[in-house]
Amino acid sequence: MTKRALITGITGQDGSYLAELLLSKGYKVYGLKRRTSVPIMENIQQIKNEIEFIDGDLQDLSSLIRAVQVAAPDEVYNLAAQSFVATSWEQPVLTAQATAVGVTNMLEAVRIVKPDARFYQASSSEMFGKVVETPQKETTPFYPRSPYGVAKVYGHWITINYRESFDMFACSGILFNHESPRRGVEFVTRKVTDAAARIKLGLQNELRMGNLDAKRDWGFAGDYVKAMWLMLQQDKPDDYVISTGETHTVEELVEIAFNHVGLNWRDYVVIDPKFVRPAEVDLLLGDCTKAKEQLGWELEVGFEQLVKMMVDSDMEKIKKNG
Ligand code: NDP
Ligand code: GDR
Repeated sequence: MTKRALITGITGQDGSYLAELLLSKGYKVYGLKRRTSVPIMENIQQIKNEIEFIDGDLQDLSSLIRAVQVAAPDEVYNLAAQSFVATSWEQPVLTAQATAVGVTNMLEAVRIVKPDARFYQASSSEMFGKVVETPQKETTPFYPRSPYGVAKVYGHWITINYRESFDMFACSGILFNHESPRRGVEFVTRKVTDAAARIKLGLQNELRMGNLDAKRDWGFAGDYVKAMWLMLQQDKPDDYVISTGETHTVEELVEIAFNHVGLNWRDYVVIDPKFVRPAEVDLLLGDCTKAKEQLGWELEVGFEQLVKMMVDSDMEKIKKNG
């Protein structure tokens, strides 16, 4: 029997890698997509003909009910969210509606239409925020530091609550930062790799940055979507931290990217208070022992390899398209 999956956030970074993974496993893939004035298909251009798209929005429960009716999924991956932390201070109400209440909407649609579907919620290391222990694991208490982090804590707990209240197979993956050539250019890794490539090609003069001291546990998105799938293949639903177990500063990221194109970052980087956040998450470092032991999940791409892959991809893209 062909398995059926519904992915929300299919046009985003993770949605595109997950769709590729599920298609390669023979799934019928349905993607929830917002109507936009022009299509946002960059990440899924190569597979768009293999996906069944359903128009909908996490803020519109009726559209989610219809999506679950149409897809009749065995597995639902709830990846859609207002996912940019900096924007969550500018649009805190929208962030709450999409990233927090949107999870309840999706869970309700599944509970009403197809309660036996397995459900994955995209939880985040941002929930650890001002960390109370290092490294962070499944039992580490949350201390979110942004409207986004607060919204994700709600999404996390409502997923657990539906599992406990309605006996649904609902899992949360607490994923640490994961990046790729498909990352939005506003996120720090892609902003840096894109700028290194543009400066090298003479198309940009400087790179304006915020806090270079922040530390993140950065992995490759292609590795992380495999963990999402594995979580839904277990006998019992549970929550798992997914991380690399290494942490690096933003400055190290900048240095590797600029070195890779033969430039000294100190000649180009300017600190701009505009990119400094009202409250910062200073240090993230995950312990994913549980995922390794119980899911058999393994990481393939390391930090330096990831940054170089992104710079190379940006060089190629810019040479081709400008
Ligand atoms: P992206 O920002 O790349 O993608 C977000 C997706 O959500 C897009 O497809 C976007 O659609 C969609 N979306 C946003 N709002 C709505 C809405 N109201 N209704 C329907 N769709 C909506 O995020 P990532 O792929 O990086 O992340 C996937 C998920 O994982 C997110 O929930 C994120 O918060 C979470 N996460 C990400 C981590 C990371 O490091 N990448 C780490 C931990 C958690 P559109 O294209 O129309 O804007
Ligand atoms: P983050 O990712 O907030 O960790 O959330 P982001 O790449 O935006 O920031 C990482 C760190 O870099 C610092 N920083 C800058 N960030 C950006 N975007 N732009 C800058 O110019 C800049 N200068 C310094 C930030 O202050 C921060 O410390 C990501 C998202 O994918 C979330 O959806 C996800 O949940 C978490 O990762 C885990």
